[in-house]
Amino acid sequence: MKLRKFYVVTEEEIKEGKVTDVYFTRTVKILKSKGLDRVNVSMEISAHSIPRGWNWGVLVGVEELANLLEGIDVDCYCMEEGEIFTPEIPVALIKGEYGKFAIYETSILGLLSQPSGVATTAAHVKLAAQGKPVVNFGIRRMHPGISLSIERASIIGGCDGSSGILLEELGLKPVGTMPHALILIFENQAEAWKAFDEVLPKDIPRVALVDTYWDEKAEAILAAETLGEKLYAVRLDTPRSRRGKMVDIVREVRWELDSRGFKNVKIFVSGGLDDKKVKELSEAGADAFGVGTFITNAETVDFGMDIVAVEGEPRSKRGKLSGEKQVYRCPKCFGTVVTRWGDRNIVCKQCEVEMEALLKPLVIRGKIVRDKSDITEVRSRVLEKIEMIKDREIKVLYEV
Ligand code: PCP
Repeated sequence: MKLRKFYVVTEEEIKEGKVTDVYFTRTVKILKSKGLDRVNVSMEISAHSIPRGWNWGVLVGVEELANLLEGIDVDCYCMEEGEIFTPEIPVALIKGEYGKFAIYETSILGLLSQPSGVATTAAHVKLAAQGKPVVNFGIRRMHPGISLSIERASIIGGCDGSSGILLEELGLKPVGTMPHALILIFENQAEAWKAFDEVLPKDIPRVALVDTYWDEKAEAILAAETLGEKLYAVRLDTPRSRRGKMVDIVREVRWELDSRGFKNVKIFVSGGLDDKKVKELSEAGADAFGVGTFITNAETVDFGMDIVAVEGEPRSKRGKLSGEKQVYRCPKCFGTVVTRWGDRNIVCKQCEVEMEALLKPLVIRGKIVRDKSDITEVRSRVLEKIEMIKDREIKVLYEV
């Protein structure tokens, strides 16, 4: 029996199809015994809903999906990493002999559902921050085995940074300030802030934590007087028991710092934040946000994977439109048309521009046919798109 120090599954086990629901292994056994495991099927992946009643989601997990399907004799057409999706529209289509990929359904859905939930939540928090920086401080809330997947998804979703040091593997610098522990060990706030400044490289912003012993206002003034020009920001991570109205505390700190000539010192807020609180605090003058649980413990997207055709013939369960489908989107108004699979030139009736087919070849006969996406480029595309759609409803038309 495999002895695990941590209950995480290895890459090999995922690739071997070991992360699967038992009813899939049983189904393959039955089909094999009846000579039906080589039946060609087309399966569609779509979300039944978007977390928190939001209208749209951000798709993440496409790169890992390609890595999972690599070497399996199937074709997969999929949206780009970071693409915006709405409920019920296909985000991917997988075609092949059912017996060859049936046991992978569990992992396929897991690779898309959880990271897309994190990215979708990060995107909504980023919009609420009205362009101000949002940093993911929440990997401590999740099993470390999946921390890198969560951090990657939060960045693609729009976070300006995340705190985990493994991020360097993705070519990104981890972001962080200081923990209460640093101040408690120095006992004296000012000594801790000065030590931070003395010891750490100059390119790390000097963000002083100002809620350990005294009122945030008093500690913020002390930090400004202690580090002067070198102080980039103060962090308010006020304990729950003291969190009356954070917006008032932020306004007060802003006022007191400005009154003493520290207009350049920014206010960074963290602890118990969600999209609504971030919006309120941003309007109250906060300049940046550390968001943990709300992003990393995000509601997962309820993607489903359903047969829509058997041996090329449309066939589906109740509640599911049969037949292979393509999704076209207008680059200007984001209008979306779901139609039967096949090359078409669809022009947006509203904008009179050609619509883009979103399901593109990802894996053909088990070979990955799409280049790996650069996380920063994907993030920029996501930020552009969410800015475009933030105040509009994405219209979806179904045309045979
Ligand atoms: C934690 C840390 C993160 C916060 C909480 C994430 O603060 O600073 O910013 O909070 P959330 O999950 O509620 O969004 P502490 O637990 O005070 O830890 P530390 O002293 O190490 O900053």
